[in-house]
Amino acid sequence: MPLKALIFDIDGTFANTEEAHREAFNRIFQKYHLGWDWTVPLYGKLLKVTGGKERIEHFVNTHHPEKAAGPWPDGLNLGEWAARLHREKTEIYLRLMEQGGIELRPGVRRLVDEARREGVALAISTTTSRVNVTGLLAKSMAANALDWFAAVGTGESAPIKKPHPGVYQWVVAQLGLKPEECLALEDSSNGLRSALGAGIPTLITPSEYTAQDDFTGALAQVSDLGEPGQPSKVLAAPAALGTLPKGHVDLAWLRALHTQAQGA
Ligand code: XBP
Ligand code: MG
Repeated sequence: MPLKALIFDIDGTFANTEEAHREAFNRIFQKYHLGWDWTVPLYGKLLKVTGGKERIEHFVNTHHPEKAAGPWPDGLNLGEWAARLHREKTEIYLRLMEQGGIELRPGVRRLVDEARREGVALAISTTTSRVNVTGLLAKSMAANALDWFAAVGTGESAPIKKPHPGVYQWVVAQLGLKPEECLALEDSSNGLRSALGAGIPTLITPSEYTAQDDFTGALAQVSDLGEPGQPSKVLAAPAALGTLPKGHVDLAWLRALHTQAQGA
């Protein structure tokens, strides 16, 4: 079965966005004098819960359970308060992104361009909000880059977030393809479980926060997609694919990897 689509995760895979997300969460906590500080080690643990609103609720329930029942401003319950904080956090995140400082990971733009040239469909599957995806694509690729993606699955596309397979199932349905005709690119164990749950073979490019995750079941792991002159390191792969002929991940290598998955 030929490889017909590449489905990219965004946070951690397309770009190392989590430090900007963390900064945005902390700024909104400061604005409301909540006294919460999401340090790097704490955020690393909190990332096990995907979705910013869900992450805030989880944080209160586990770190400040005595406050969970409120009172919160304007008579809101915890879910509503977390949603308000998250909305404002998203505005801050978008401003941070607009100011620059979020770059695509190595090889992402190159592989997107190669897929477009070769008629391999492109899609996105993320738990973050759609505005964050459109903002990142416009800032880091091109004003019309969203149009290059045949399906854009976001936090709004499926009721339950990764590791639930819902968002990947939604994307595959939008593409009108079978899961085995696609290849997912992910950076986290939550993302991997989501893609595998939808039956999609998955390549891992671990990110700054996910290097220690469990990637059991992945087709292969590479340090990043690499660029000419900036080689990618194969961290785990089927024996025949343990080296990258060009030093970076290209469609030829991905097709070979995908073929390997069919035989597995
Ligand atoms: C990303 C997430 C998101 C981001 C923050 O996971 O879990 O919640 O951390 O974005 P994945 P939001 O890469 O697996 O999709 O605050 O917009 O949720
Ligand atoms: Mg991710």
